[in-house]
Amino acid sequence: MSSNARADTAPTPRGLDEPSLKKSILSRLTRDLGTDPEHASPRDWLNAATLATRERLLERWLRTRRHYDETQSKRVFYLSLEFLIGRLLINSLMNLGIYEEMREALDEYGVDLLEIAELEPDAALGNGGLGRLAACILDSMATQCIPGYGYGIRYDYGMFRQEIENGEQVEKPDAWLRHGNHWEVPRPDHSYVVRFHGYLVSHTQPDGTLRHHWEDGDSIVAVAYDLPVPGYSAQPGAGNVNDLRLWSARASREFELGEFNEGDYIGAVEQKILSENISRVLYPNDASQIGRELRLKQEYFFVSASLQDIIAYHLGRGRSIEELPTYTAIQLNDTHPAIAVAELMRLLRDEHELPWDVAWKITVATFGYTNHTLMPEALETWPVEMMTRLLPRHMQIIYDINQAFINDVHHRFPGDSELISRVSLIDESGERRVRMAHLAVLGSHRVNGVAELHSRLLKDTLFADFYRIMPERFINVTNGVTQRLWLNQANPGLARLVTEHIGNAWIGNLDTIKALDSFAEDASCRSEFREVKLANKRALAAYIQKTQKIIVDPNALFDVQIKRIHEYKRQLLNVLHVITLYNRIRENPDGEHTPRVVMFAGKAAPAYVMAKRIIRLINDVADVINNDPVVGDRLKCVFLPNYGVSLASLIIPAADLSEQISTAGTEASGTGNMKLALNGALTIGTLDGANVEILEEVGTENIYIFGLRTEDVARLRADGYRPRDYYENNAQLRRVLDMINSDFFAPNEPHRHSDIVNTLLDSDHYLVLADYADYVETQQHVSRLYKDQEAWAHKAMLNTARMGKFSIDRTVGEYASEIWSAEPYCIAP
Ligand code: B1N
Repeated sequence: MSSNARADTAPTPRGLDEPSLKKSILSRLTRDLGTDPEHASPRDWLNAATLATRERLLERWLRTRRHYDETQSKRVFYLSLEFLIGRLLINSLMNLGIYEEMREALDEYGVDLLEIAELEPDAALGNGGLGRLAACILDSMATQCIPGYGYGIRYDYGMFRQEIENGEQVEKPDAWLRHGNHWEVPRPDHSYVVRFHGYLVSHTQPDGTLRHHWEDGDSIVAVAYDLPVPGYSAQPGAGNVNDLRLWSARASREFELGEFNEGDYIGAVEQKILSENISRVLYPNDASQIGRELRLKQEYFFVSASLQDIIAYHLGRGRSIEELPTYTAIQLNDTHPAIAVAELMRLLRDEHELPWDVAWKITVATFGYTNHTLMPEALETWPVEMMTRLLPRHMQIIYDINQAFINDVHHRFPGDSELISRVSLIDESGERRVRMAHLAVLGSHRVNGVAELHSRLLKDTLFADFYRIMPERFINVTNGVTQRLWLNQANPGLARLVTEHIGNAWIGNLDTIKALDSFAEDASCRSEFREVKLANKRALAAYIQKTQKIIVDPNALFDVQIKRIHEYKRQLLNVLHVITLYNRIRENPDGEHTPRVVMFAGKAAPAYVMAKRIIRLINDVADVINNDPVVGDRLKCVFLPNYGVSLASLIIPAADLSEQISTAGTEASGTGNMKLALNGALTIGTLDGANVEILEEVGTENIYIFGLRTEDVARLRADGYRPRDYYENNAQLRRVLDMINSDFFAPNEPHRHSDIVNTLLDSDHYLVLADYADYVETQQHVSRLYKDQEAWAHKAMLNTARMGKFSIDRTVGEYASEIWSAEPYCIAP
C-alpha cells in the first residue's frame, strides 16, 4: 500500500460497458475541456478528474432517485442557510470506492491526485459548527440510505477568506465559483417564482367565510443547482447518492419587461442586478443575528422555493396535500428557515384552500426545529414593520397563529397575563418584533437541543414557558461528526492503524471502534500510534514553517484552539495561560518546562470589534514570545490564518491537546471537541456543551476538566461577580494583565490592548478571571503528563476508542426515529 492509501479502498467492479477511469479522464479532458495531456494545466487535470468522478456518481444518483420514487419512501428535507461541505473530490472517490483506481489512473498521466485535489476550492457556504453539522448530516443520511435532501442557497461568495496583515484580520471575498463548479448540475427546469412586498386583499366566499390573498409585489426567480451527496458503503458498487439543492436568484422576466416597456433600459438592468443580490453572499455572523433586510429576504427566498419544490413533488406523485406529513419531514436548522411555518400555512390556506385547523395540523406534523444556541444576541427577531412590508400575508398569518395560541394558553392558565406576554410571537417590549424561535417552537412537533446540557437548559431557561405548556415536544439529540471525513479521510495514518487492528467496520459504524480499547494496553500498538501522531505533527510543522515562517518542534505538545473567535469561547483565557507560561520560562530559564506549541485558528465576524482585538492580541503575544531568545523551543505561539474545513483536516490529526474552554452554559454543543478527541487529542475543557458527554464516555482519568459549572456561573453572577478581586488576589494573574496593559506586547502603541484588560477587570461577562487559577493549575497537570509519553499515548488512544457515541450516524438515527419517522431505502449494488 502506498503511503497515501486510505483504509478501505477496495476497487469497484466495473460494468462491462463502463470505460476505465483513465479513459474517462482523457475523454473529459479533450471533449469537455478542450485540451490534451500535453497541454493540460493542473487545474485542467482536476476538472477532468472531477467530471470523470461525477460521471460515475450520476449513474448511482439516478438509480437512487428511481429507487426512492418506486418505493413509498418518506423524504426528509434539511433546510439550512449554511452547508460547510469543503472539498468534494477525495470524499467522492472514497465513498464511491474508486480512490485507488483514480490515483493510479492519474499516476499513469504523471499527475499526483493529492496535489491536484488541493486546487479545489473549499465550498465554504457556512460559518462554523452549525454549517458543518449540516454537511455531516447530509453525509450520514446518504450513507444510511435515508431519502434526505439538503436545501440551501448557492451563494456566489461563501465565508470570507481571512488574511492577517500586521497582526490584524483582513477579509477578502471568497469567489469560490470563479473557475466554475464541475460538481453541480444546474436544473433550470426547477425554477420557482418568489415574491416580496405587494398587498393583501380579502373577500367573502359564497359560504360566508373570509379569504385572504396576497397580490402583486416584486418577483424573483429561484433556480436550482444540485450537488451530489455520495454515501459510503463497504460493499463495492453500493451506496446511495442524495442531493443537496441550492437556490440561486435570477431576475424574473415579467419584472424586466415591465420596466423595459417604460423605456428605462438602464434602470431595468440595474433593478435586475439588484434583485439578484439575494443569493450573492453568506452573512459571516456566527452565533449572532445581523438584522439586515437582505438577510430576511435570503431566508424567505430559499424557504419559499424549497416548499414549492417539496409540494410540487408530493402532488406530482399523485398524493393529496393532506398526506404531506406522511411522506415528508422538514427539519429547520435553527430559526433561519423558521418563516417556513408561516409559508406552509399560506400555501395550505391560500393555494390549497384548507381549513385553518387542518392546515395547522399538517404544518406541525411536518416540521421539526433544532435550536443551536442560548446566546441572547443570536436569537432572531424581525421588526413587525419590516415583516409587514416584505411579507404582508405572512405577518397576518403570524398574528393568526399567535391569536389561536394565546387563546389556548389563556384557557389553560387563566389570569397569567405575564405568561402570555412572555410566550407571544410578538415582542412588545420596544419596537414590535416577531420572535422567530417562538414561531419555530409552535410550528414544530419536536424541538431539540444539540447536547444533553443544552437541551436541559432550553427547558429550564429559554423555552421554560413552552416546556410547561407542551412538554412532549422537547427532546435532546446530541451532535456528532462524520468519521468518514474526520478520521478516514483527514487522518489516513490513524485510519490505517485502526483498520489493521480491528477491521474497517468502524467507517460505517463507529461503535465498533471501541474494540481499539484493549490495544491501548499493548505497548507496540501505542508506539505505532505515537508514530502516526508524530508524522501528522511533522506535516503540520512543515505547513507552519512554509506559511508562517515559524519553526516549531514536532516533539513539543501541540495545544490547539480552533473555532470562531468569540468572547464566550474564551480564547482570552488561553492567551492569559500562554503569557503565564512565558513568564515562568523567563523567571526560571533552566527549569523543567514541557515544550509547547500553542496554536489558534478562527475567524472573527467582520463587525465584532472585540473578537478582532483578540486576534490582534494573539498575534502580538506570538511575536514577542517567538522572537525571545530566552524561550527557544520551549514555547511557541502560532495563529494560523483562514481556518476552514481544509485547514481543520490538517490541524486536527496533529493535535495533542484540544482546548474546549467556553464559560459553562454558553457552548450549545461544540463538534470540534469530538473531532479532536476522535483523532487522539486529550481535552482540556469546562463542563459545557458536549464536553459533559465526552467526559462520560472517556472517563475522568482521560480528560482534563476544570472551572465553574453552569450552576456556579449563575450563582456567581447573581451574587455580584467582581473580576477585580481575582486580579488583586492573584499575583500571577495581576502580572499577566499588567503586561498586556503596558506596552510589553505592543511597543509602538502602548495602549493598544487596554480595552481588553479594562473589559476583563470591569465586567468580564464570561468569567475569564474567575476560571484562570483552576485553568492554569489544570494545564500544569497536562504538562506533567505529557512528559510521560507512554501514559499520554495510552489516554490518547482511549479517547479515539471511546468516541463511538459521537458519530453523526447515531445523531441521524435519533432524528430519523424520534422526529422524522424516516426509514432506509438502500439501492442494490
Ligand atoms: O452550532 C453548533 C454547536 O456545536 C455550537 O455549540 C453552536 O455554537 C453552533 C447564527 C449560529 N449556534 N448558533 C449558531 C450560526 C450562524 C448564525 O447566523 C447562529 N451556530 C451555533 C452545531 O450545533
